[in-house]
Amino acid sequence: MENKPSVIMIGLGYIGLPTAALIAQNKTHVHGVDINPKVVQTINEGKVHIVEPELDEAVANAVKQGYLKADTEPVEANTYLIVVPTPFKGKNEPDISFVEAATKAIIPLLKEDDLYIIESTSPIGTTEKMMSLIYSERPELKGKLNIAYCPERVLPGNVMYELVHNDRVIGGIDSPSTDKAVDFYRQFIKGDLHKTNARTAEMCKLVENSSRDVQIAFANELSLICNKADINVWELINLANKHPRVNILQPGCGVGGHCIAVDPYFIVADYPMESQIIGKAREINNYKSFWCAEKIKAAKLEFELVNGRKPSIALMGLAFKPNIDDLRESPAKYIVQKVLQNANNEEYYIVEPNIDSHKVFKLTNYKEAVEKSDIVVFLVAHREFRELELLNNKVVLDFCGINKKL
Ligand code: SAJ
Repeated sequence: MENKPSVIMIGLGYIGLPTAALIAQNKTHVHGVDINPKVVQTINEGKVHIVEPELDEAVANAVKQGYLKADTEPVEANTYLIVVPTPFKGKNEPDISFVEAATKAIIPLLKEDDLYIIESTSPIGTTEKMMSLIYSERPELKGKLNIAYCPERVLPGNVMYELVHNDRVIGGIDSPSTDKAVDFYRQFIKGDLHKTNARTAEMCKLVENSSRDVQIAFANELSLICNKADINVWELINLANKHPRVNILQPGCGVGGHCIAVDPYFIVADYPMESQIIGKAREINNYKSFWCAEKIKAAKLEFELVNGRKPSIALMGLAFKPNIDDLRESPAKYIVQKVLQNANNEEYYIVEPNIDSHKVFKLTNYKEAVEKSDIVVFLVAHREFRELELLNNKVVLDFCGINKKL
C-alpha cells in the first residue's frame, strides 16, 4: 500500500524541489506538486530540471526510497508548503496570484490542526490575506489551523548546504502557529529558528535583499563619482574598508538575479512615499548598467577617431554574477544586448565560460576573444578572466574589478 504523505510541497522549482528533497531525506513522505507535467515526470524518474550542486543525488535517492513523489495535484496531508513564484504585474507590482491559486487548491483538503506555510517571497500582509481566504471558504476551521510564513535565504549554487545550516525566521499568525512551524522545521534544519509574527517575517525577507541592494547601490554610486573624479574606485573601497566599522561592497555592471533586483520593489510598491532609499537604490543599480553600455559606445567611437578604423570588441561575461551559468535578470546580458543594438560594423566577441552555447549570442572562447580584440570589456568577474594577461595595446573597460590587483 502506498504511504500517505505528511507534507505537500506546492512548487518544485529552485527552492521547492531542494526543500522537498531535504524533507524526504528525513524519511518524511513528501508529495510535491507542480503545474508543469514535464517537471513532474522528470522528478518521478529521479531526475532534476534545475542545475544545483548535490540536488540531483538528493532527488534521485528520495524518489528511489519512495519518500518523494511528484504530481500535478495535491492530496490530503498534515503540512502544506507554498513555494511558488511571486512575479510582477504591470509596472513593478507584485503578483500573488500563484500563491492564491496554490492556496485555493489545498483549501478543500485542510482539516483541524493542519500546518499551512508560505515560503514564497511575498508582499507584507500576504499570509493574513491567505488566512482570510482559507477561513472564508472553510469557516468551520476558523482558529483551528496553524498558519505561518517562513522565507528561505539560500544562495544559488550552495542551496543544499545553506538549506540545512542557515538560520530561519518563522512568523505565525498566532503563537501556536509559530510554535508548530518551528517544530516542523526543527526536524531537518540545523540553523537557529527565530520566532516572530507573519508580517515581520514577510518584511524580513524583503529587507534582507533590499539591504544588499542599497549597499551595492552605494558602491555603484561611488564608482560613478570616482570615474569623474579620476580615482580608482577599487583602491578607494579597499582603503575605506580598513576602517574597523566600514564595509563597502563591490561595484559592478548592475544588480541581477531573481531576488535582489526584484524584492525591493515589493516594499516600494506598497510604501512608495516611505521607501525613498530603497527605491533610489533600484534606480542607481539599473542606471549603472545603462551607464556601462554608454561607456562602451564612447570607447568604440574614440577608438575609431584615434585609429581611423572600427574596433573589435570582447564582451566578457553574460551571467548575473561570477562563476555561475545563470543569466536571469543579468545586467551583463542587458549591456551586451544594448551594445549589439548599436553595432555599426564593429567585430564583437561574446564570452561566457560557464555556458557552451546560447540561442541568441554566438559565444567565443575567452582567450581567443581577448587576443582578437582591440577593446576588452569586463562585465562579470569570472575566475577564468582573472588569470588573463592583458597586453598594453588593448583598451580595457573593467566594470567588475577584474584588474584591480589589490
Ligand atoms: N553584486 C554586486 N556587488 C557586490 C555583491 C553582489 O554588484 O558586492 C551583484 C551580483 O553581481 C549580482 C547581484 O548583486 O548581480 C546579486 O548577487 P548576490 O550574490 O548578492 O545575491 P543572489 O541574488 O545570488 O542571492 C540573494 C542572497 N541574499 C542576500 O545576500 C541578502 C540570498 O541569500 C537569497 O536567498 C537570495 O538573494 C534570494 O533567493 O532571495
